[in-house]
Amino acid sequence: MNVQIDISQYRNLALEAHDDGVWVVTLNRPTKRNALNADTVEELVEFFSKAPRAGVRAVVLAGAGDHFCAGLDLVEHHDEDRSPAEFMHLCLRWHEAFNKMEYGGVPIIAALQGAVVGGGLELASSAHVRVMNDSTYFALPEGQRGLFTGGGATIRVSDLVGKSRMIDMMLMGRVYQGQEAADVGLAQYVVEGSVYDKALELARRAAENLPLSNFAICSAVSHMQNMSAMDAAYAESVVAGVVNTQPDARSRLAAFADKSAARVRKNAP
Ligand code: 1HE
Repeated sequence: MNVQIDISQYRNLALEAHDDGVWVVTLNRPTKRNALNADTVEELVEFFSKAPRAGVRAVVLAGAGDHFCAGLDLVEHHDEDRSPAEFMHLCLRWHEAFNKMEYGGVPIIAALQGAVVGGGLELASSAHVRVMNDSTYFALPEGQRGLFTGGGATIRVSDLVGKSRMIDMMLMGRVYQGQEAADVGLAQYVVEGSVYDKALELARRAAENLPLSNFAICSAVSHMQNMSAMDAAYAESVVAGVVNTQPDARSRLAAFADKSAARVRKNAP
């Protein structure tokens, strides 16, 4: 595949490649609370377009500073005074980036601290796994700002928390935090310490799976949700045909058969 990612091209994201194929992608505008300006979105498109073909085995998505992401860059939006068509096209670029993330086949673990709000929550909900701690809070303040979501919240946030909760969040400016946020579906892991450390641990664990299995998990599940049950059953069979016969899996299956492979046990990490 031989696609290269040139770290020096990125201005708004900080990229770090680890030896095990895990990459850390950090939103790097902490003085602006990592608000998503148009250039950051283009860099997300660029990175996540290449990642599946560049040997990236898993990604930690993080934000520099005390907050993960403050959503749409409201100052840029104010200053640009965009036309409806211009803003529509900008939203389509957000979708390009976030669809590349959700459907790209590379596991993305979001390390969420502080504010995860508006478009920041749309970004986080495009990751496959979310980690939070007691600093983390989630909100959709668009309603109070005279705006509406444009980066996929109607699809992904409502998928996480349900339609009624999302509407309530938007109408009331409701903020979710702590265990309740995890209980309603906004994060899968709540940790006491560093969200980054936990996200890196999870990314490393996911990176140990075969890339083709991860591709199916982080692409096929989302595609199949968009299909009728009949079509999803068909597509699942086709994907399983490819993944479950991959030569690289032979040694893992052999290890199970000869009893040298780890068994699934209660209380495993
Ligand atoms: C920003 C942004 C931003 C901060 N765009 N510049 N999102 C929101 O409505 C969230 C708006 N932001 C906030 O509520 C707060 O800034 C935070 C809770 C995230 C952080 O509070 P705090 O006290 O730490 O920081 P601050 O003093 O409010 O802001 C620090 C700087 O970050 C300041 O810039 P400075 O140059 O004056 O120092 C802020 O202007 C800047 N900043 N947030 C631009 N969002 C596709 S549609 C998506 C729809 C949406 O996402 S709507 C946006 C929802």
